[in-house]
Order: sequence, then C-alpha cells, then structure tokens
Amino acid sequence: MAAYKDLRGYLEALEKAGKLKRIRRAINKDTELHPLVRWQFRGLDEGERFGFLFDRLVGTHGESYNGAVASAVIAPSLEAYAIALNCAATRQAMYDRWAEAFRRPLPPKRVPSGPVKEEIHAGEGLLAHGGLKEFPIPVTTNGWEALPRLSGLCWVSKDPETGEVNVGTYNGVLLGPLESCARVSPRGHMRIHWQKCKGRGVPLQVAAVVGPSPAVVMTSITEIPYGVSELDVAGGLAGEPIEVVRCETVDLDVPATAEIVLEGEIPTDYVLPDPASGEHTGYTFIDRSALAFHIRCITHRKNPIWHDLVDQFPPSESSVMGNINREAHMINFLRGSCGIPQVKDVAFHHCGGSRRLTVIRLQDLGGTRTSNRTVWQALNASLAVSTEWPKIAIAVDDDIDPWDLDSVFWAICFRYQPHRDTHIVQGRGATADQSGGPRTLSLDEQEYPTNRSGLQGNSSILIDATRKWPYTPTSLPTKKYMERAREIWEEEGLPPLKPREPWHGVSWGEWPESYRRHAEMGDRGEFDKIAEEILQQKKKV
Ligand SMILES: Cc1cc2nc3c(=O)[nH]c(=O)nc-3n(C[C@H](O)[C@H](O)[C@H](O)COP(=O)(O)O)c2cc1C
Ligand SMILES: [Mn+2]
Repeated sequence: MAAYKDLRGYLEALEKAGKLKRIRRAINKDTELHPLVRWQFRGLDEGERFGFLFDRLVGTHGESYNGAVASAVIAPSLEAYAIALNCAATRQAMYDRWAEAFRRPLPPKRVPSGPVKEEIHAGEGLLAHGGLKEFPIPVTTNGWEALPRLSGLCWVSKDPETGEVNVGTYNGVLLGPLESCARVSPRGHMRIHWQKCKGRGVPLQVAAVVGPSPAVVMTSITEIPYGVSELDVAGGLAGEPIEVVRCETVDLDVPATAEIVLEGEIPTDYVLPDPASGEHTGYTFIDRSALAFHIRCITHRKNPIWHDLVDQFPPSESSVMGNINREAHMINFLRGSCGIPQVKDVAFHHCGGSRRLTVIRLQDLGGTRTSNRTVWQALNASLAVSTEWPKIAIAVDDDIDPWDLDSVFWAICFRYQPHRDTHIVQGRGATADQSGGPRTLSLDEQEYPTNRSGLQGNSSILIDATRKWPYTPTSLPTKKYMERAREIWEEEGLPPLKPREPWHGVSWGEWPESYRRHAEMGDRGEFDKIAEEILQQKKKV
C-alpha cells in the first residue's frame, strides 16, 4: 500500500476501516473534547476504540476556530496503530516494520513548496489571524490542567555543532498568541541542543510541527539514538523520503504536507515553570520546568486539522505505541545483542506506562529446558536498556501468555518463591515515578537518591517465575479433547471463542507410568477395571 502523504490521507484510510468517528455538533474544546476522548480509554475494550475528528469547536466565551481537531487518531488501539504503520495488525508485523525502517532509513527530499505554505503569517501579518489563538487547541486533563495543551508537537531542531537534525515530541501549553513552551524530559534530545546553544550564549532555533504524516509522528515519539534523524527513520517507515520545505524564518526543514508549523526560538538564558501537566505514569505533575518558546512565524494549510496526541493516564496512544516499540527494541536487544535465542517474546504493559513492567517469555530450544543461568542473563540484561525501566521484570515459561497478566500471575503464584527467585537491583533511576521520593527533594535526588549513609538510587525487581523442576500436568483436559470440543462448540454456533493460554493440559515431566496407564484406560472408558485396581491397593493406617 502506498505511503500516506499527509495526516488527511491517513484519516481517510482510518475512516474507511471504520476506526474514525466524526463529531459534527459543536464541542467546547476546553471542557468537552478531552473528556469525550478519554472516556473511550476508560470505557471501551481496545478493539472497539477509534480516532475522533471534531469538525466544529467552540470556546467557553463563544469563540470559534479555524479548522478541526483530530484526537487519538494515531494509536487509540493496536489495530489503528497498524493502519498508521501500514502493516498487518500483528505484533510481529509491527516489529518488522520498525526493524526495516531502522535498517533502511531514507533521508528527506527537499521540495520548493508544499501545502503547509498555503497560509503564511509572518512579520507584520504574524498576528493577522490571532497567532496560536486561530487554532482549536484543547485543554486535556480538565479540572487539573489549567491551560490548553499543545500535545502533538513534533519539535525540529539542529545540533549547533554538528548540524544533525532531531525531531522529538514534547508537550507545551498555550501561554499567549505567540508564546508557548516545551516540557522536555531530562533525556530529551532537544535538551542537548538547548544546552549546547546555552553554552554559546545563543537561543535555539526550532520549528514545532503539528499534524505531519503518521510516519513523522511515530518517529518523533520514539527513542531513536542521538544523532540519527527521525526524518530519515520516518522515510524508512513510509518507504519513501519525507518531502520537506524550508522554514521562513529559521534554518530548518519541515514536512511539506504538515497541517501547521510554528517557527521560532527558545531562549537559553531562562526557563519557565511548567503548569500542572498530566504524565504517562497516571499522575498530574507539578513543580517542573519548561523551556520557553517565542513564535516568530506560523504557516499552515487551509482549514487546518489540529492534531491532539493522547498521553497521560494509561492506556493511551502513548502506551499503545510505547508497548509495541519497546517490545520490538527489547526483543532485538536480548536476542540480537545479548545472544539469547531462548527469548521468545517480550511484553510491555499499559499499567506500567509501557515502561515499568515487562514480561519475558522463554522457550525451551529443542525440548531442552532453558537453564536457570540463561533465565537470569535475560532478566539482568533487560535492565541495560534504560536507567529506570523495566522496574519490574518477570521471566516466564513458554506456556504463559506474557500479555495476559492473569496468566503471568498464575506463574508467579505457583512457580516462584519470593525469597529465592527474586533479585532487587539498586542504583536505578526513577524518572517521573513519584515513588522515588517526595517532591520536597530536588528532582535529581528524587530520580537518583544519593544519600551516602543509606541506599543509593532507586531499584528494580527481577522475578524468575519459570518452573525449575518437573511439575505435574496442568489441570485442563488435554489438547485432543479440547480440540474435539471446539468442533462441537462451533457446530452448535455457540459464541466465538477467544482462547486464552493455556487452553489445554500439558505434562510437565512429573507423570508416573501407573497414572499414564490409568488415564489411557479412562480414555477407553475402562472405569470398572481402574476402580478394581485402586480398590485392591488399599493401605491399612
Ligand atoms: C503523546 C506523547 C506525549 C509525550 N510528551 C512528552 C513530553 O511532554 N516531554 C517529553 O520529554 N517527552 C514526551 N514524550 C516522549 C518523547 O516524545 C520521546 O521520549 C521521544 O523519544 C523524544 O524524542 P527525542 O528522543 O528525540 O528526544 C511524549 C510521548 C508521547 C507519545
Ligand atoms: Mn532524537
């Protein structure tokens, strides 16, 4: 299938797949929009979720706005995310798509002009349509957040020494017609550009892009090594170079088919307080700082679509994309870089903000049980991908579905001894995790306590929930009975089954010959003979 040229082309595909709902009635962008979008994350099963396109937005004082709002359109669910990635809706197809993009990045192609230049507000005319107030920028976590949030910005900037381009998604809020900010985490790449400009005593030139094609959005939110341009990887994802145009007032290129581009600069001699802002951990943060952003030029398409990307309380678009991307990364790391072919699957979970909780499924190669030391190599190695996540890593056997927490906790309940099968690893970070320390401590101290007399850093827990010796069979009918029953089930037209692992019994090595014989006799209906044998074996006590 051809790559999406722009957000609009993608929204058409999403609508065709029945995964986009248009809301035509007037919606208050500051009080009604986000609660509607958030309901589906708290009230629908993942497969039922969709993206929203709001056609008519109003403000609390009767304001009207230019254009529409697309919210939760990239990844309300795994199925939608697969449409954005232009691949089959299986985890493997999605991992492969990312692997291919990293293997074959394509640098962007400069074109003379593009739809994003349909309207240009600069110089004298900068405020002709009200600056940022032209657009329906929604308030996102109503009741806690006080200002409209620019949630889907893809910030383009350059390393002032090397000229290397970075694109990263960092939230900002509306602080005036030409004023916003960027809430860049300590590890955000734009922060490195900012620090280098600060060292030189100059502001950082930036372009904040709203609503480029999905490939750019998806790379902008993904942790790609510093120095590798997200635009190149986006070209790899799309299968063709991203077309870019020169900015009007800064030395940067931006996607030619984006909806809106905000050009300007970030001062490096001061920062601003970041107003209350919802985080992916499920809490609303306070007392953080943000980089100030002065807008010098706005270019946009006619009837622009404001792109709102949903983060905050999980599940969210952020955790739908984050789970897949981190799974692809971790499995590649454990199998490829660490050389552990026994790793079959890696699952990340929404409840961990797609970072803190991971389950590693190990397979027995050629019927030989994966050794304990290999299990521990995988658990220990999983910690190497980040300073703070996973915070909880659990190793399970092949018969456990690592995405089904009921299955995972069954393994923890019956294959794991806390005192013996747990390692707690100290010296870990804890970005945005309030359990690290109260906010009365400095941020650095919350993220990595350095108390010399006490414990250093935060910690992660490694849990080996694999079977360590032969077990008796699982207490479910064996495969042939369950398969035959499934045929009857389907012939009877009973409701469609969604099999959960394990869905049939398996022998785990502890099944003495006498029991096997009886079970076979039972299969032939020789109950009297079995009973006779049992009655002969009475033991006096
Ligand atoms: C919806 C969404 C919102 C995000 N908001 C922020 C944010 O406000 N600040 C931040 O530092 N990272 C945020 N992130 C994570 C970054 O986009 C991600 O770490 C990305 O790798 C940043 O680009 P960089 O690696 O080039 O710095 C967000 C991610 C998503 C999916
Ligand atoms: Mn980057």
